[in-house]
Amino acid sequence: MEFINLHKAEFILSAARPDQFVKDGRPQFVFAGRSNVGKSSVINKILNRRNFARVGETPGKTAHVNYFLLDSAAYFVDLPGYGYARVSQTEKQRWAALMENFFADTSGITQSFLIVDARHTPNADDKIMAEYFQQTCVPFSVIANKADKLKPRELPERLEDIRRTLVLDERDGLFAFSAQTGQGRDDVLARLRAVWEGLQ
Ligand SMILES: Nc1nc2c(ncn2[C@@H]2O[C@H](COP(=O)(O)OP(=O)(O)O)[C@@H](O)[C@H]2O)c(=O)[nH]1
Ligand SMILES: [Mg+2]
Repeated sequence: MEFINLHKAEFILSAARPDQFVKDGRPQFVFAGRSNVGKSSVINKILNRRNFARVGETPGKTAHVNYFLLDSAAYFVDLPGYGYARVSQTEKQRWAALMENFFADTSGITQSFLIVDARHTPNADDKIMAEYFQQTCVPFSVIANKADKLKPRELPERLEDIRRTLVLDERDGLFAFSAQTGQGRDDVLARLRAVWEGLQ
């Protein structure tokens, strides 16, 4: 089975309500991360696109789940960013309700990726998000983005800290990544490919 042609990516929809969630049986690769961690940049880098995954992106505005269809075969699902300081209480509650609903039915999720900042210890919000994913029991990987901002010798310790803080399993992938340089892109692609082939 050929791997998904990532050049054939199209934005499908922005779901603001649970009844808009896509459930059509195609595998879904889900991405989550704190606002500004570089989630859109990571998705763009994986797909080798510019300004692709930036739909509906005003910080503090209504949270959406964005769906990108790849090669008519699978989805990248971009969950709304969290932890943005200036978001109102109402918006925070909306985010929580939307996520609650999203994770109420995880049958469509094939693999999840949590994007964190390689430079920092994951915070309470990251831990909550990791727990959401870990409870689904689907393959889970962490992408430690902005690795270009670290010295190479700092990286092993940072990764170990992230692994420990998020209580990652041996099987969980942890990838140092840079949306700027493309570092780690091949590792994430290998992971996607392995999961994809496991489905065939
Ligand atoms: N140096 C560096 N900057 C990055 C990287 N990824 C994202 N950024 C920058 O971080 C900011 C937020 O990125 P964006 O993709 O919009 O984050 P999002 O809110 O998580 O979708 C932008 O200024 C990006 O250029 C990275 O790997 N390295
Ligand atoms: Mg974004």
